[in-house]
Amino acid sequence: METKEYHKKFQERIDNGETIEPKDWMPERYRKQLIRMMSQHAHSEVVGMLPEGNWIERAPSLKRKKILLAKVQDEAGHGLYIYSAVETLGIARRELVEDYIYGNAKYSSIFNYPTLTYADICVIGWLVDGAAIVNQTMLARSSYGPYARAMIRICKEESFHQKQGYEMLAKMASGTPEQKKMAQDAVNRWWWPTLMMFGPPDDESPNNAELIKWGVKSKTNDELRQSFVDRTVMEAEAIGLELPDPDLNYNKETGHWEFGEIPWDEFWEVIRGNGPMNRERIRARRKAYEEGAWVREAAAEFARKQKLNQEKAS
Ligand code: BYC
Repeated sequence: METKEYHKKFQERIDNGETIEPKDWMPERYRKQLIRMMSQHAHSEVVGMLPEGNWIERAPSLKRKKILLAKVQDEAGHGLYIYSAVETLGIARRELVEDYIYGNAKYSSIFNYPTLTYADICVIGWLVDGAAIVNQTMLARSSYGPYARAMIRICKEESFHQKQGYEMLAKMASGTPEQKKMAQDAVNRWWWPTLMMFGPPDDESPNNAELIKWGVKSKTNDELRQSFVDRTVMEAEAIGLELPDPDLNYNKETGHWEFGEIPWDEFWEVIRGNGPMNRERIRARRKAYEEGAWVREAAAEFARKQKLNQEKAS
């Protein structure tokens, strides 16, 4: 039932900073928005395993291989927490996954770029996980309880990912001239796509206002992008790498770093499915899903038999 009175009470709860839980009344549109955004987030965590997984066998040492394996495994875990949180909104995981693999559900634009050298793995940790932390620290205060709680745990793990990426990149940047060049090249390629992760500019974001009104987001895409730039410029400087933007300029009055024009045409092309790796990523996910069908069937059968046995025993 969607009466004015229900909507008013719901908004009051949000404005009072209360958390909305699965069994609470919520507007249908709030539920739909959460399903859209959270499922996009879950798909991103899972597809995000591909660019990094590509380098597990070629990690430069056993230590780096162990770290990368753990990181990629963490991303799978993040996907699982978020899929479970979306299921509390009354939708089955199968439907979400199939809408992504065979339909039009989106996932983060960032995972449609290739990882050409090991320096890309360092930069993903530093920049991509760094951007994810800025976004997800905000989402840890989201109005929807299961999503906010999933974010708290995820942010702790992302923080480890970001630190290991930065440490590895710092080492590479202080290595041989070839290593430094490789590190700089990776930064040049990943900088602008990372800024695009925060979504389109506020005046072109159809969802921002509604998500903020309902406390799902508490900061806009542009605000989050700005805080990411502000914290990253000094980190780049500290390890002797340059960000590929001649317009970067510290504005003493605002206390923020101004930056150049983001190539938005590229962003829209990527989310329309025409980025460098879109087709390959979907193909890989489809193959994994189809080849894993027997595992899902076996697990469901095992659960069914266990339940039958429990019923017989009681
Ligand atoms: N990529 O109205 P807007 C990770 C879409 S995983 C693709 O501003 P909203 C990690 C948007 O969906 C990182 N699409 O939307 C994993 C909308 O289209 P629809 C994933 C994008 O929701 C492994 C349209 O553009 N994090 O960090 O207010 C290893 C208009 O946008 C993108 C999350 O998903 C994009 N970048 O804001 C390492 C966080 N941006 O759906 C790291 C949760 C926008 O209307 N999500 N679009 O057809 C969010 O915070 C928000 O949904 C967004 C977009 C900031 C992404």
